[in-house]
Amino acid sequence: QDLNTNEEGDLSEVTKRVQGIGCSRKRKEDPKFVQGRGQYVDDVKLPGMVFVDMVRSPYAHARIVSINKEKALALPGVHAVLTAEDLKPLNLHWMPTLAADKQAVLADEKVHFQYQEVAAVIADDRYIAADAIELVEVEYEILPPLVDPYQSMVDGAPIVRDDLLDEHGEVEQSHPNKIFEWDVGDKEGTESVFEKAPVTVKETMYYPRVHPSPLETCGCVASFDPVKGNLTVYVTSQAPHVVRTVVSSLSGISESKVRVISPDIGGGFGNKVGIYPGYVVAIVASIVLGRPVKFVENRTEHLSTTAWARDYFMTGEIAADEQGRIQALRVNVLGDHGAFNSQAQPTKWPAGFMNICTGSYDIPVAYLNVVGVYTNKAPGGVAYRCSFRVTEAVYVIERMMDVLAHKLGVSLAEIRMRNFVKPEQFPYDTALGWQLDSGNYHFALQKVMDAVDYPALLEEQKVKRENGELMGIGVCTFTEIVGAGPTRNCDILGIGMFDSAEIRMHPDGSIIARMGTISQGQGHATTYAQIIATELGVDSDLITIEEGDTDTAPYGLGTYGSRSTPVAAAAVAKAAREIRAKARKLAAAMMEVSEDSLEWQEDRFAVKGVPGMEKTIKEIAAVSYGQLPNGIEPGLEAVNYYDPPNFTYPFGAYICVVDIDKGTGETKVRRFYALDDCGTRINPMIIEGQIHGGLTEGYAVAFGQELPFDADGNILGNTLMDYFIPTAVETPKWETDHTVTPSPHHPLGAKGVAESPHVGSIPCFTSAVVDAFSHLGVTHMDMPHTAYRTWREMKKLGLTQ
Ligand code: MCN
Ligand code: CUM
Repeated sequence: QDLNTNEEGDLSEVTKRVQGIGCSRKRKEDPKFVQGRGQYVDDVKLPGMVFVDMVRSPYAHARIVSINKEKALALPGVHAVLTAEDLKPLNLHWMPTLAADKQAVLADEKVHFQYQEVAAVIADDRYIAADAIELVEVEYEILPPLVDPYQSMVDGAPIVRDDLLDEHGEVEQSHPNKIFEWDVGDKEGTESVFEKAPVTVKETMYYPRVHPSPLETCGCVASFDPVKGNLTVYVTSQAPHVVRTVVSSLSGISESKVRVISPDIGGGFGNKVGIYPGYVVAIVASIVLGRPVKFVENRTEHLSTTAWARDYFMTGEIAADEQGRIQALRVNVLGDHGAFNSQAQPTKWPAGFMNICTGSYDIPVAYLNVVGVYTNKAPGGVAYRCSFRVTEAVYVIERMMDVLAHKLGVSLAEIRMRNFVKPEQFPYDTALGWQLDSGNYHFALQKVMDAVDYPALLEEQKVKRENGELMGIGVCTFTEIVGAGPTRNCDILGIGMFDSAEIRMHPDGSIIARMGTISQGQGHATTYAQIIATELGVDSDLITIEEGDTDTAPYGLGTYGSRSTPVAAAAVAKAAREIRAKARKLAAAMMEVSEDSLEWQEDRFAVKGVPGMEKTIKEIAAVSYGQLPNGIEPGLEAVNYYDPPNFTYPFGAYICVVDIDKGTGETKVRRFYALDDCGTRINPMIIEGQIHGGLTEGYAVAFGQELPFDADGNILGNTLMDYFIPTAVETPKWETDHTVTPSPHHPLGAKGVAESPHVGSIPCFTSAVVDAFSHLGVTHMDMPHTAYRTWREMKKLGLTQ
């Protein structure tokens, strides 16, 4: 098997000319961005538009005694001040979450977390609105906050969600702060293996709460037309059709009269999947006032209240034989979900795809238990290049592989080689219920080991250790699960997670195509065109890609979970092939031959064995709108709704080398080598860009980002003074590589890639930092690996004064 195919040099002349699949076509969306001509939500300015600003709670947990609006309403330019009382008659003071819970739109009787929305001011401009929120007088009765999730279920713990208690003061769950308990796998079978296993290891780790903090914060402009009864919402959304469905059901306006437009988006990273209270307030205000209403957050509001990620307390355990071959895996998780369960993820999966935690390894039996609890913190949990908890899953299994290697005294690479699923085992059914579609893990890791000269690094480390220097070599070999998903096991609010493409070829052979996904920087306008270019032989530059307008795009579930390539790109390929099938009919009629005698040659149909008898796709397009023979319907269009048969499972092998300063605890990433396999590569340059971005965000998480809370539930680190956003100065140099193992079930063999580098790099960084201390008996250190935390560890080890 040649795993290095699909190199640009191998591409055909036609592919290069039309800039099809495999070409590093330059990003078509960039000229407008680099010229500052992007059109973001905040660039939308409509006549008569007014602004919303939020009065937010300074307390994490408090009863609202009273709200006095009078002074704010007296300020010239203020149109309204809304509270939960005002939304109640419309039944909009609470809204459903995407995880089957509900969330207060404006605090109803009590506040559940610091910065929660308490009242909304609507004013002529954002400055008046900002002044007015200072004039709204809210009297609070402070309640004891629940901050530590480990205290959430003890007797006498503060109850976060009294609204869920029934009239007897009871809840379905064993404790009112418990959201769910989810277990998967064979509990008894796993236990019995652990009882007998020659080797067992156990480690507890915390994956901190982090926030993707994209360049653009969240916002919307709602515009209700009282004459037509139409509602238009411009919103920073990764899933505009889902927003339309939710807005329609909340407002009672039919979906045909609701138009949701996601204009240019300044980064999403999962943060822009959900629906936030500010959107609902803007929509209500627009309907009530009959004028456009804008809501755009500032950075602190963004970091404090919108979708964050992780906050998982995980315990991993492995049972193995003396050679380190895994016999069983057990993982226990406590998840802090904050005050409302508003994870934006497929309905059926309370802990996302955490059960992918068997990783790349052949593990006969496993058991996973996840408990999700409420605390007095902002709601969220899945965002940030995560594909629904796969980040946490990969972290726990990769950490445990290291711990096992350490216990047995074998290298981090060797322990993995001994446990990988073998190429001939695919499709491979994991112990926790997934079917890995394809992979070649041994080859990938070996390629990386050769590239960095792993044995030489180990030798260098040995010498350094003798000299008392701290050098770490981290390894991570991850398997992702992306492309949510088959509608049989993935839906959002009952809508299956298919995706879609509609392609129209015009008489001149140029094309417009629309998808149910929406780019936030991933370059869809560039790459989808390349797919159509390859399928139909039309120059990419003649193909316009449009996404994000629900009035024109077919229904799709949006862009997150690296699903655009696994799902929507498959729809693109299939729709293009439908057009090609019709073009074949036309070509046959044009040349008066049978369809069977035709052969597709990249951009034309040729009669087999008759040189020169051929019709290019451009010629066929021209005819398709004219007088057609044999009752063929005019036009060249196709729509495809693609329900994937399985997820795709991209994978990678990463090695990271760090040097740690013994004086300061500062970690320098000397080398980072990332090999990714995402099957067929559509645009190698865009893939590389995605990988650089994901690695940089991984570096940010591993070495600095966190959103901690103090004992009173005050969020710390919610400004860019405190929250680490790496610049080119801090960012290490990345080395990238790839193999190509096509997905057997995807029409193009492609897998998603965008989240892989994030998912794979974070455990690799931790692996490297811990490895620098592993000869001193250290098996785990929690992130973020800041100089201070590392220095504290060194102090504990007596390495520094
Ligand atoms: N691609 C390719 N060949 C493949 C796989 C992907 O050429 N085999 C290309 C695609 O054509 C696409 C890009 O790589 O242009 C990413 O594709 P894919 O992996 O399918 O991911 P999505 O397009 O669905 O993007 C979502 C993903 C997620 S979930 C997060 S989070 C994230 C990420 O994208 N957010 C981003 N990358 C981001 N990049 C930018 N600039 N901004 C964000 O908000
Ligand atoms: Cu979870 S971050 Mo991306 O799936 O949009």
